[in-house]
Amino acid sequence: MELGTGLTQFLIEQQRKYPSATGDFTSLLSEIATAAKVLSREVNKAGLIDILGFHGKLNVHGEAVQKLDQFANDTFIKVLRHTGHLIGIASEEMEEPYQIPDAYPKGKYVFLMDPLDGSSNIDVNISIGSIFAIYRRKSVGAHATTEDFLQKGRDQVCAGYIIYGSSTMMVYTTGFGVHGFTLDPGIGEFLLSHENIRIPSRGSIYSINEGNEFIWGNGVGQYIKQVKKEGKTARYVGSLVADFHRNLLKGGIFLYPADAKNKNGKLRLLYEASPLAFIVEQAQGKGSDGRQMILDIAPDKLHQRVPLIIGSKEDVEEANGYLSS
Ligand code: AHM
Ligand code: MG
Repeated sequence: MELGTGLTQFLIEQQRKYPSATGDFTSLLSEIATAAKVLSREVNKAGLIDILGFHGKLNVHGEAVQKLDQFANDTFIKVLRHTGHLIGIASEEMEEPYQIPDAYPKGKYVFLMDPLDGSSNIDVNISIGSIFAIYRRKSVGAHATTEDFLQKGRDQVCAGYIIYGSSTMMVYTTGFGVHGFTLDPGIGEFLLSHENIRIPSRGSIYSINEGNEFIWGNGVGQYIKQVKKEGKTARYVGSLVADFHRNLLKGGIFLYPADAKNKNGKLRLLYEASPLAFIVEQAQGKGSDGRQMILDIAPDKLHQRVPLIIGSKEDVEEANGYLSS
């Protein structure tokens, strides 16, 4: 499709291509885009916090203002709960899932999110992001149950992320390729900028927190030595979405392995690893925990952590060789 096509038009055209499509995602993704625009605006104002007294203090109107990650969480809930497509929402920011209240029509999907990832980077003006996943519910009752959320990544019907960077971008897949849209702030619309993204099968970038070298688990150190010999270059933002996005477009590997401090890795399976693994596989890349594919892991806890090795296919396969030995 022509670059510059608006997100809504793109979604409608995609929907026409697949006669079985119900239009649920057209409406859900449009609402996700609305939340993204609100958050993009707020993230851009973050530098004014101290001047205007935001976040936990009183703002100029004398109202208490929330922290940005809490604000992001509530914004997604507010824009998504009325759509009629969801039965529940789980979030890295909430201990328990949010049930769609009886006041709203209920739907057949659950939504999982990390509403604002890398939030420690907000104060220093570095890119941050939101990550989301959508699954079909399994239960049939009036409320979402735990089993609706604890599904294998392979069963996702949609996943995506928004990066609030030098520009704001939304990248998503519904299982038919990965597409990227850049927010044109002048007109407030997401415009098609990256159609059918494919990650190179090998990259020249590796991304890992090398400060953890002395606590890394088996094989990680040897693998990193190897990539240095190969002449790969190190890039690590410390914002998962930013590191992932760069490697998706340029080719590369991101690792957050298990270590002595984080026995199961640091990142969350349901809110971070699974959606990004679904996206990367759609873009011909791979995501693993060092042994098995992220998408094949059956979760047993909502906030479960997992080691994450993700990016260019051949790089991830090579890393797995070291990590599983
Ligand atoms: P958060 O969910 O608390 O924001 O933490 C997740 C972030 C990721 O964005 C990033 O990849 C990782 O933590 C960085 O961790 P570290 O600072 O240990 O390298
Ligand atoms: Mg996070």
